[in-house]
Amino acid sequence: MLTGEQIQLFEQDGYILLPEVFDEAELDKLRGELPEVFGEAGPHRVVEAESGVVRGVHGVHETNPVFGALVRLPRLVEPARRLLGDDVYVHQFKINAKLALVGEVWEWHQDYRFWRDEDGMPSPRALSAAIFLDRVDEFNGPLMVVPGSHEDGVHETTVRDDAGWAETLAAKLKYSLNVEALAHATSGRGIVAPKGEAGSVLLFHSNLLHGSTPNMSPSNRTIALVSYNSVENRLNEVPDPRPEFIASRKFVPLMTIDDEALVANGSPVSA
Ligand SMILES: O=C(O)CCC(=O)C(=O)O
Repeated sequence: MLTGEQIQLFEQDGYILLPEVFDEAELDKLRGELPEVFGEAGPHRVVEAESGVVRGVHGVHETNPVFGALVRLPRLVEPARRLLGDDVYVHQFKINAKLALVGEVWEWHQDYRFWRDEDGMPSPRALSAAIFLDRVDEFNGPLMVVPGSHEDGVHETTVRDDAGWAETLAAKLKYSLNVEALAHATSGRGIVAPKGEAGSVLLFHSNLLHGSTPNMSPSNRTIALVSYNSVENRLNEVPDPRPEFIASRKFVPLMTIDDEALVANGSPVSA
């Protein structure tokens, strides 16, 4: 469970970094699944524009039992419930590869802009847990955030009108901040890049401004991102909904599993 101080920090800054949430055995288990989930071609898999290597995969918590277990662990679900004040379900799950030397930029954006305008999410009562599957340092493209920007509401952005749903996931995002909006948002606040060892978890609000630079290092920076939404904040109907593997419409409270389940008995999913 989060402490009162951690909750207060999240409310004030819009994010909180928790070290040592996953141990080496659990990280080995999670990383051991990556070749298989990155290797499976399909619309849920996005590749980098320049190199054609895997940029990310979406929705694999529905097909891979280890990642299915990950999203149900109490150590992720309980903080999400506490911070959102409600039962939660998984709105979105992805693994961003950000591979050494070829992992590309994520432009500045707010997740809620996509979830509101593409998916019909009524309010920003949602958050993401970024699980560091590798060490994140200043060279391998850490997530950068603007502390306090979750309080701003939704920022005006550049909109790429010709963009389909794939451009909600690619290096050229459909909605991204221009220089004036970024200057305004960062004024007096600056930019922070929370870094940490593999096994750390960054919790961040759906309206927090964030982005990341390319990976200029010889080390991968792979993270899994679980986005939890309050079950009371279920998506409205939209004319052209994104696929289920990007925006889930299963608004059912998530059942947690045993916190030891990732490495117990080789069979992680019991719920
Ligand atoms: O992986 C990253 O560096 C950024 C990911 C991100 O911003 C997102 O998936 O919304």
